[in-house]
This record gives sequence, structure tokens and C-alpha cells, in this order.
Amino acid sequence: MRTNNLFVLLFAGVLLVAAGCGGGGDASSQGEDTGGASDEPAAKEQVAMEPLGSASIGGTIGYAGEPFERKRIRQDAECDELNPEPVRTEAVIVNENGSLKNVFVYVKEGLEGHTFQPPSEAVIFDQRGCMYSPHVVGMQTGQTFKILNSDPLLHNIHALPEENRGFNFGMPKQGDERERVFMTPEVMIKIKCDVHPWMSAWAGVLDHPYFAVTGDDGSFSIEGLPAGEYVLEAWHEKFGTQTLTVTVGDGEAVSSEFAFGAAG
Ligand SMILES: [Cu+2]
Repeated sequence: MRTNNLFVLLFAGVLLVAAGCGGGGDASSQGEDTGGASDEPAAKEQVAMEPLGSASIGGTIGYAGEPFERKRIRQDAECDELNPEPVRTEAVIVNENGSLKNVFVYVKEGLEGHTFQPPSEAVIFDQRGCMYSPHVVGMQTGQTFKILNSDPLLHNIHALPEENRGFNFGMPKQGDERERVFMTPEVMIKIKCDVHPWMSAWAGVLDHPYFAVTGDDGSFSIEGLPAGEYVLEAWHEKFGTQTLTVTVGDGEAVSSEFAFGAAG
């Protein structure tokens, strides 16, 4: 998931851009029924994308803090029934290898002057077992953000951006789907459910594809960059942000190591 956008944009060769996509996030999108809006083949235009470069930046997000145990979430009875196993907090997840999950890593500076088409594929965001999946998600401006409800009960999805237009609507039934588009870069946007106060997630929106979210091994890889100097930022929900300046040449792979949670 974490580098899919990048691969699709850079290496799939052909990017299908829905003609209606660009307007999806503006004021007119509020409350619209988006069912079917994104699968109109006649309205698509082909745009070929070449990799911008051959440099890459990778690494691992280390955890240097105290041992951390994820607390159990006390869901309500209705949600509890959906989860055979106890559900635990997701704000801090230390992986088995000592790294941190759910860190959003992205190129913050160094891409000025380039413009990027959003991928045609949607970013999927599910509500399942009264939790969000994924807990941290990245997408590009103009990319479809597809929200699912896999639970047989009401969720409301409440996005609280500062730079983008917010939204807040109910999704009462299992199988419900809604689509939204963020048009302005913003790191990060909080998403919550007002029905279930323990439900929260974060979305990072960028105008380029050079980002990743760490998973179960805490690693990230940002590929296809042009040679240059970049400011790389790593964001974590509880530990804040860290930045590194990285210089990378054509065909070169540079390693950048972050560590969060140290004393002080
Ligand atoms: Cu909910």
C-alpha cells in the first residue's frame, strides 16, 4: 500500500485520468452522490507518465522510547461483537523489530517546479470492526479517496482539515461507499467518528507521489526521484515530526534513519 501510488504513477506507463476528477473536491462535491461517477470509461483521457528520476531514499523509523504496551479499547457492545479479538490503541505501535508503524514519511522540500497528475486508482479507506483501516493513509491531491463501511452499523466520517474542505456525513449501512477528493496539500488531516469516540485516523495529502507509510517492519522506500537535495519529513501522531536533508544522485539509493520516542 505505502508505495503503490508511486509505482503506479511512475512505472505503469499510462495514467488514466477521469475528466470529472479535478472538480470532485471543490465546493460542489459536498453531499453529492458519487456512486458511479468514477467509472465512466468514455470520459477518460490517457496521459503517459515517465519516471522523473532513478534516485531513491529508504530507511527505517526506529523507536527509542520506553517499552510501550498498547492499551485495550473498550468498545460498545455492538462494536465488540464485530471483533473476535480485543482491539487495541493504534496511536503508538512498536513493531516486533523495534521500529515504529504508521509513520508518514514524505518529501517536504525539493520538488518545487514539478507537477504531478494524481493516480487514477482510488485510495481505499475502510471502517471495519469500528476501527479505521488504515490508521494512517497517504494520497495525492486530486486522487479519489474512497471510504467504505464494512460494518453493519452506523458510522459517521468526520474529516477535520485546515487547508482543505472538511466533510462530515453518516454511513448507515454495511457496503456503503462514498468518495471525496482533497485538492490542497496538507500534512496531516484528522479523521474521526462522532458515534465511536475511539475511532480516529490521519490522512496525508501531497501534490506529488513521494511518500510512504511505515508498516509492520517500520521501513519506507521513496523511489523514482530525480537527483537532488531533499528535505525528508517523518510524521508520527504522538511523537511529532523530524526532518532530514538528503542528497541523492541518479541511480543512487540513500538510507535515512529516523528514531522517535527518545527522552526529551
Ligand atoms: Cu464509528
